Amino acid sequence: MDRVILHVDMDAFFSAVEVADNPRLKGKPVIVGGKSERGVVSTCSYEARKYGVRSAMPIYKAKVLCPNGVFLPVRYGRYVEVSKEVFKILFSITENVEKVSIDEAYLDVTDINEDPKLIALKIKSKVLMTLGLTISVGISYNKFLAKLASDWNKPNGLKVITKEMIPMILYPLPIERVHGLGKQSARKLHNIGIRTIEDLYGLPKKYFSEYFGKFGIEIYDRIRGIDNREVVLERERKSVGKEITLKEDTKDIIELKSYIKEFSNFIAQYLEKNNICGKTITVKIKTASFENHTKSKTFNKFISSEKEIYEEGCKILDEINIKEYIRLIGVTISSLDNNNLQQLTFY
Ligand code: TTP
Ligand code: MG
Repeated sequence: MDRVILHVDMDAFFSAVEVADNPRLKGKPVIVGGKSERGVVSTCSYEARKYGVRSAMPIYKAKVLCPNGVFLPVRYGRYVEVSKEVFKILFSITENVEKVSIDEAYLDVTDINEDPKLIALKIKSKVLMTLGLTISVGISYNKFLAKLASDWNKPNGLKVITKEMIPMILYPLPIERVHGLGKQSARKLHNIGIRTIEDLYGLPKKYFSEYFGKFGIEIYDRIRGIDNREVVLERERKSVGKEITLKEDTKDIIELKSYIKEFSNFIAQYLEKNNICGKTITVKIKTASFENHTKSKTFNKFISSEKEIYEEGCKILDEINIKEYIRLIGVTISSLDNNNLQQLTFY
């Protein structure tokens, strides 16, 4: 029997929480992001998206595009709180919930003897009634298609993709929409005239494994509607981190450190809210030629403040000694411990 998988994703999550907490912002272009001029946009309301504002865009650019925008700082702790409420609603439907991120999850509802559309509507109305937020839901028989479906008519979307719909849905889809296919690969494919999934069908399987890395074969299957990945239940968190693929590759150390600053702020807020601290800081970079470099430092004391994470992250970056252009940078803290536990040991 086919599985029934739901993919749920909150709409404009951080900014939607800001609007729910302050209804006077309703209908306004709300932009949530780093406080300084060097910060980046975390997300923005759909009203702000009309001006071309997007996640990961520098704040100064968002201000140019949308001078009347309401610019707000990131209140990560508050979003974690709301996220927990959303997940309570999801767990009230089934235990088979896989948390993908703060605002996104897969649910396997195969065993629930109810029309999946009704399940989706139940989730949507509970989230709206209790939290004042909208959520988009995609329904299909595997994860790839369920995720594609939740993104189909965002915001407040609900879309079912059945097997019969595969030719209609998948064939004309631009290759950029294939989760797992990077921008670089898409660019290369454009150069040889491949723009849609239907065009991709012409490429032999071998090509996928050779040119699209370790996920090549999975991509080959996914575009044919095959994806056997299970919904994996949440495991204990082992690290907290954030990374970004830059809009343009750079060598500018000051720019790279501004991302470390951004990430340190995000990580410190998360750690504080969840009463966690960590001992290992890792900086990850990917060069323009797709080489990964990670460098970690483990300290003999726990750290959790933005200042410490930022300073140690910058030192590690200096030690990596970049010569090439960089396309991705990330910072993670691991070897986590609970502050309460630490205190207990102390006593
Ligand atoms: P997304 O689900 O990608 O974005 P969204 O919920 O804001 O908008 P939508 O799903 O309607 O398209 O990300 C969830 C949250 O993660 C988002 O509200 C803010 C945060 N985020 C960042 O901080 N930086 C980013 O670059 C992205 C993409 C998201
Ligand atoms: Mg979202």
